[in-house]
Amino acid sequence: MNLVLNSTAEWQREDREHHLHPFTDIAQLSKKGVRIITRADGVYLWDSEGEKIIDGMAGLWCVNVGYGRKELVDAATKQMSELAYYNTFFQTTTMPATALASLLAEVTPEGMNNVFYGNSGSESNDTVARLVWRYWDTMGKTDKKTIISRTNGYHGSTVASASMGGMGYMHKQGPMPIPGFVHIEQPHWYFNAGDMDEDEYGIKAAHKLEEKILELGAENVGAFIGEPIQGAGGVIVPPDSYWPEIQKICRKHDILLVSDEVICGFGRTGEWFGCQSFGFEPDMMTMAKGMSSGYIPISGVMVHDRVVDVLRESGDFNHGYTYSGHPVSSAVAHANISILRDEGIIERVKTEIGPYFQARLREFSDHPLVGQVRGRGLIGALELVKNKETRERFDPAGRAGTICRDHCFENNIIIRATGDAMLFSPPLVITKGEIDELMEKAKKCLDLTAQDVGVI
Ligand code: PXG
Repeated sequence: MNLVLNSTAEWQREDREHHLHPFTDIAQLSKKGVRIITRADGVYLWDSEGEKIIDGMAGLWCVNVGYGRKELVDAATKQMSELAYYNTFFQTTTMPATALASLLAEVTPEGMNNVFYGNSGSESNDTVARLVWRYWDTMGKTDKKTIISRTNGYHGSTVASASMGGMGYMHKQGPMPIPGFVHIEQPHWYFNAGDMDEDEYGIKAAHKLEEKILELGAENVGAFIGEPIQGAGGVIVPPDSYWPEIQKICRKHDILLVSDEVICGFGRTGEWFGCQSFGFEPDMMTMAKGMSSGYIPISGVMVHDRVVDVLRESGDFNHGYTYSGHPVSSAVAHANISILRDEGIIERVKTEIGPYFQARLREFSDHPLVGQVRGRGLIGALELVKNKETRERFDPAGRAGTICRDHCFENNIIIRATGDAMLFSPPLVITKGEIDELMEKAKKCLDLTAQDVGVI
């Protein structure tokens, strides 16, 4: 394969013949032909046909500082020239790996001072499971192995992280979840609460955790993990009462609390981490995506001192990856986090651009297709329903979402459909003008969808 192919059709042919895509119906894609992205700047992408596309998803929820930041390129180039690789096994480190660990300790919540590195959110959630098991073994509570999470939660695609996640359509394709991973109801007020108000439902949803702990026996449960806002599951924003109650239950039953910050982390919700937006203090946090703004693969588990103190007593931890703390990835992540901090990007999400985005998104409340608008900071969703009054959903589920996504594709806007929810997660550097453009294009696609599904 060379790089001198010069037509989109040729690239599509090579791709069809040699590339198996993730989360894709390969047969369907083969018929249609893949879209080829060639370059990007700020919040815009260009494809091989020269089309300019506004990226309302920051890649895959990750390009927090936007595309084309030269500082990150320079950090990679410099580090690759000086030391392209060395590992962090065998009582060794590299300067970028240690410098990043120290910077992470600064920007993460009080009491979180140590990181265990990986290369993806999936890997780091496997690390979470390994750390939970190691922690309780060291404490002499060897039965505390079960990890509880929520239906429709997304924690990754390796066997353990997909088992930790609550995606039924993934579980179906394997003997999953593997033993030791169980799920409780997700806190989805709009569809699950009946007549209850948000706070009342938040407490009820949190108590699903206590019921599950009592059913399994607290002596058998090691941890609870959840995304502050469920991302891939449809941007499910829990009621404010939910997370503090979850924390109370975890502390009461002596269960570790893990926040999966892969999407919410590094500013998405207007604080550095989603747990800070929702008022809870986890024992561990999974981080990836925005950690390097997607410029290079890197992830980590941030571990609270109260867990580290135990791990220090536990001898060898037989776990790690060739690229844990990779120097080039670490250097890029360090430069990225420095940009987020030094340019006040997260503060701007909290006080200025996040509120503007949420206000513009809420204008869709009047749209005939939109049953609920939800979001926080620069993450949001429009839930499309067949009947706004009764909250009746489309049948089959996902029909309107798929149609809307196809219109977005045609109209050079990227937002993502989960079922019938249209999801937004733009780069944190997006301007008000760009938000206006995003909303105008989204409205056009929603109007076209409403016509197609006969809801006008
Ligand atoms: N946790 C969360 C909360 C995630 O959103 C992962 C873990 C796994 O990260 P890696 O780096 O292993 O992919 C994720 C990833 C989608 C979509 O369609 C979302 C993710 C990945 C792929 C697709 O919305 N999130």
